[in-house]
Amino acid sequence: MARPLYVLNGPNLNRLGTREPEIYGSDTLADIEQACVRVAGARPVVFRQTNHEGELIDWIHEAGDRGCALVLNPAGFGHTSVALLDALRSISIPVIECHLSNPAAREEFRQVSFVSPAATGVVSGFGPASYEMAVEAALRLVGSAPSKS
Ligand code: DHK
Repeated sequence: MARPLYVLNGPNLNRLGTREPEIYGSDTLADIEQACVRVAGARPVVFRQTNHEGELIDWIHEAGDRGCALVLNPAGFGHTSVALLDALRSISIPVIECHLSNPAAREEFRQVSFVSPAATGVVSGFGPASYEMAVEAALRLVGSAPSKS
């Protein structure tokens, strides 16, 4: 059985669809999960969201132990959490940092990422398509083909 691709989501992303749609769009997290599963094709996907930093850290450890790669939208924790950086440094699978918006073009406090120094690459600014691109990038890195459909 292929090791799954982990797609982990941080705080407030459970509110996508109604949360600041002018910034984050109107797709729900369930819509984004469906798109990730479609793009991943035969590669199984573990897709989760939490509002709790410790839970996210536990899942990062789990992804490192069981997954082939990690797509991570750390949301607000990306701008605040040294613990998240330490967790990412404790695993050795590829990590794609993913954002719906482009934090570099937003408020100054969003221009700091504690995740980027431990990420293989970053995809941001393309709305829900950022996730699809991040999944494609992760699959390339682990040598499995994304679905064309
Ligand atoms: C999502 C969040 O919740 C924000 O805290 C980040 C990110 C940006 C996003 O664009 O996906 O600043």
